[in-house]
Amino acid sequence: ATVIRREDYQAPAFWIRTVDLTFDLDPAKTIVTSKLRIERNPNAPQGQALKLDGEELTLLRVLADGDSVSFRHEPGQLVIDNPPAPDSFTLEIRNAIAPEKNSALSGLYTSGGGFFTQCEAEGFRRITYFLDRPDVMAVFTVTLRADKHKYPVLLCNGNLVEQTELDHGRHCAKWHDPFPKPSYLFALVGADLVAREQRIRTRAGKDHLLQVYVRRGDLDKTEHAMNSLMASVAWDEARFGLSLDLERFMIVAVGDFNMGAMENKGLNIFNTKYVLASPATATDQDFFGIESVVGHEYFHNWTGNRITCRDWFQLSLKEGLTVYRDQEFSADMAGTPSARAVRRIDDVRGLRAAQFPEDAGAMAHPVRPDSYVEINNFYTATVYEKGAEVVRMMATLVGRDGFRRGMDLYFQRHDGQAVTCDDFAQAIADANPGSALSANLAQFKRWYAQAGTPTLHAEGIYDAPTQTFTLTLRQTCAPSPGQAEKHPYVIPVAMGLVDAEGRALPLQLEEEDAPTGTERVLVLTDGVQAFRFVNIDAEVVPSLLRGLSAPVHLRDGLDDAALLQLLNHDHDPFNRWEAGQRLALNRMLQAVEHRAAEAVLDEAFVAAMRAVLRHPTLDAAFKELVLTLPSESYVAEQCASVDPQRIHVVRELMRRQLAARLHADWIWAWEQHQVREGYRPDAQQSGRRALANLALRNLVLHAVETADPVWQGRAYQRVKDAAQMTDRFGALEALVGAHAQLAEPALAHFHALFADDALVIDKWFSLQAMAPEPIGEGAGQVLRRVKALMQHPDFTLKNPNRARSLIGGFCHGNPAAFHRADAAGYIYWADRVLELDAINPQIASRIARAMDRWNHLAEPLRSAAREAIKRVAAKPELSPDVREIITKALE
Ligand code: B3K
Ligand code: ZN
Repeated sequence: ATVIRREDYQAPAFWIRTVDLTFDLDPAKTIVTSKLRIERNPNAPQGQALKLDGEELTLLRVLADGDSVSFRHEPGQLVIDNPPAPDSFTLEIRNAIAPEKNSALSGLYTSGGGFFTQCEAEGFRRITYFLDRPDVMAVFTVTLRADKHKYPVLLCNGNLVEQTELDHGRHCAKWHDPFPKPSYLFALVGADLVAREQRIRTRAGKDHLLQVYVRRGDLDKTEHAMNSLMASVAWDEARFGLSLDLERFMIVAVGDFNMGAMENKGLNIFNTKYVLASPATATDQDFFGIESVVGHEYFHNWTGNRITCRDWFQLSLKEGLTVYRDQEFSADMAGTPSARAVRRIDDVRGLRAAQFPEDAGAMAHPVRPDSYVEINNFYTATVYEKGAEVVRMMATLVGRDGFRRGMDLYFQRHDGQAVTCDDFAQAIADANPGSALSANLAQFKRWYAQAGTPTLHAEGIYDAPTQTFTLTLRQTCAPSPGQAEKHPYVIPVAMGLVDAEGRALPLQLEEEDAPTGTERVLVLTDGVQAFRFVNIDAEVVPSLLRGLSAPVHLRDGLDDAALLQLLNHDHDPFNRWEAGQRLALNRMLQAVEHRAAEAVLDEAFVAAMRAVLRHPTLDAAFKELVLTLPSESYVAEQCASVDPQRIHVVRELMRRQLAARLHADWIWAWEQHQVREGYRPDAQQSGRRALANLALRNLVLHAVETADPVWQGRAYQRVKDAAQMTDRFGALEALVGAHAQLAEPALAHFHALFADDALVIDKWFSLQAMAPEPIGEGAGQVLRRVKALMQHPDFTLKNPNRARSLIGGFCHGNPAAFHRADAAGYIYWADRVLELDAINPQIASRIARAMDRWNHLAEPLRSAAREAIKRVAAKPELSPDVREIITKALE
């Protein structure tokens, strides 16, 4: 396999200034004609041949300045050694492709009888020969020709220039995109679709047309996507002064798609999952996901499209920044400070569930990787979510206004360019001279270069006679693949000091003249640093790393009493939640280590949970987060040697105890949090529904334990007659999660109700794949069910959403059912990876990553896992995608 290295970057030998493309669309054989205006790059080493990327193309013709020209093939490339007029010439290429055979869904493919594209990262080369790299930016003019009856809608980037009728029932549409763009942002659609339309006038006073295209019959599920798009346009103008730059902005939904969505210029293509929603078919979470992904893709128009990446190592330049922007958008949309905190907690849960394990496993890599084999393997939680944390830390170090100044400078300097992560950090720092960021910029950028999650160790000592509190902060970071030694990071530590009565103490360091408020950001730059606070008149508990102000583990040694104090009193809601999670986690870890399955939850913990649940002023959404035990995978991350079964047993038993001991409180919570007004997917209503559904899960769990039919019956009734999906699915989850007898009829009923709705059926599959494995006898039940579901008439490996729901749900989302001593889960995994790899390498590669952390498993799981990985490795014809993952796992 060829390893691509960041240090080998070279500017392209040629630029492509303009592209004229013509597509004669046909599922079996589409003809692509491409006219490229090419110029030699005077700043690159001279005398190089022109090497165009191309994959799975049938070449029909090559002309240079109208004449034939000699060319040759290298693997994946078409080489022209002697262009006719070496400094500037026109190349005309004609080739054929077969969209209906494209099961990898990269390049031009068919789905539901229409044509769609996906070009990021390197899909354009599967459409025609090109300099398929992000630093080559060209102005595209595209003509689409197709059968009018089958493909009445023909869309491309930019503005529609003309539409004409052709002979033989065909028609033609010509599009022009005035903004130079890299090939990965190219898109076309040819399909039978309908659109919801909305005209808007922006703050800047310009009129625009917004469109959301879906299949006939789905129009009534597009209102939320359109509302989210309008909100995104308004938000980017208000918060960052960035306006929509095209007359027309389109979103197109497609049922077969490898990821969530794609930010093609003016023509975003979306997985239906992130477009279609009605209260009857989508949960609050689905509604939230749509708002967040619509925002994310829209925000890419500036951070990604107007300024793009110089090379794929810089992927986080656009992804980390755009995730940060979509997180801020969602927080602003949530509204209240408490709802914002809920958003942040949710983001941090995601970071810890996906990125922290990645950073500790076989695929650990820096936010700006140094090498890759297959770039599609690097659309990771590290590049996205940790990348967003790096941007967030910059914003913390320069402040909200300072960050806005930095963004303004970034656009002033680089609009229209393909740049690097260094350019971004430099702009933010230069706009904020005198900030902690500009003072430590080179060191700060280690966040881009070093992999692994650092640990922040903290120790606080109170000295009553001198009324001082000395906080010593120390940082460490474990080695990761290829990086034995780590240098200290710049770690912003947002903090406060809380006393026994819950007072937030004024914070004054000994070298300062006066306190600076009750919350501040300490900046740790050395390996160890001490901060001495003065005029501290009582014992305090340090509340550190508020809002997770840096993506690190915290080891502050706080005991139960201190954590309870923070849970009850911390002014920072994030750390309040964190204290509750840590109380639970400590108990879980103790039970796991001492193999004391029956570990009884102590009264102090139960009482603290009850106090939060019954609290008169806390939000329901926040309560739901506090009352939810840390996930099994998060617990696993804290163990040196992981026994997923054991963790599962402990968590399940704790869940039962909380269900039993808070029984009366859960009934109260259920009754008090029913939503009776009309459905709105907002923070307030969804919080109430989330808490009511958690209550129902607990009530059904307890009912199954005590053989009480009432709550099981209530849940079943809800599955039958709930007015919307959040409650219906919540009830179904409660029954399945408790192994209630009514779970089976409820699943059958649910399937019958939604048999025609692919996205709902996906939920039905994934719920069963992620169902908790029964404790004791009955182990193996989930895998048997998953295998049976693969024979279900609704199942297909070819649809990524369906494959992810069942196989991904099981391998990634159900550790106790997946990691089995008899290796059955691993055999299933290896079979599916091989089977999927022949169809769609990107999807196979994601499933392959379920084994990232095999090395941390307890025996005999570890050896069994290695055998399974070796079995995949032994297959000669693996895709580069899966080969890279498997090779790294075995290294
Ligand atoms: N930029 C795309 C992801 C492309 C993935 C290619 N394998 C979606 C996004 O991050 O917005
Ligand atoms: Zn993105």
